[in-house]
Amino acid sequence: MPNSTSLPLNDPRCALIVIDVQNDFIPGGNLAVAGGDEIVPLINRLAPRFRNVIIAQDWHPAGHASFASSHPGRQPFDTVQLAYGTQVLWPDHCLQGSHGAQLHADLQLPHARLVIRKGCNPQIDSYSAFVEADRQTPTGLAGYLRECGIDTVYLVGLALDYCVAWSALDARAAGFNTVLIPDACRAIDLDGSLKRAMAQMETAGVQFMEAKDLMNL
Ligand code: VGL
Ligand code: ZN
Repeated sequence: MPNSTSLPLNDPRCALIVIDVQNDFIPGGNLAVAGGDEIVPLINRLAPRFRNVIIAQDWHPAGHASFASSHPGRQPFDTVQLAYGTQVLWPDHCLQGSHGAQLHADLQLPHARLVIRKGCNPQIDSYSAFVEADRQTPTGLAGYLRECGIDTVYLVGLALDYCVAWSALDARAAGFNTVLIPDACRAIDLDGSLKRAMAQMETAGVQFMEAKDLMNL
């Protein structure tokens, strides 16, 4: 468990995972998260404290099953039943290779050692950086972290109630100590999703630590 003795964070067993800080999730983007740009300076100050930095990137093919445009008559933020269960439909976003899929230009993560792309399967969404939305298909991230000897992950990014929360829950399920840094996240908050996600994470043993507390140590 992280505590004052396991910090500073350049501990080789700790990783910072920066989730989906991509143009489409920033105000002006196709699936803008309010205040999404505000977390970039904080992430830039946090990241140099970590030996291990990993970037997750939402990376969808055209016609992806999570796009409302792939379901005639449906609108963004409707839900549909897919083979694996209920899926929220989103505006087209993070198309592979598009400007919207690029990381925010001000993000400074030169020492990031892995970029893990997710949501690449046309039929299956993946909020989580660990396991796709069918809840069965691994992305390989847990295996990568284990092979690197990493046992503790710190999560920041967008959106707190979707990709960050699902990643945090899966990190716990895979046995990692998991710390979410709420002031370095912003939420979509669709139909109470933020409150629900926070409660689920607390139950799962996700810890919450403000960036300012981490950086004062
Ligand atoms: C996300 C909705 C769809 C996220 C990604 O990054 O939270 N949300 N795709
Ligand atoms: Zn997506």
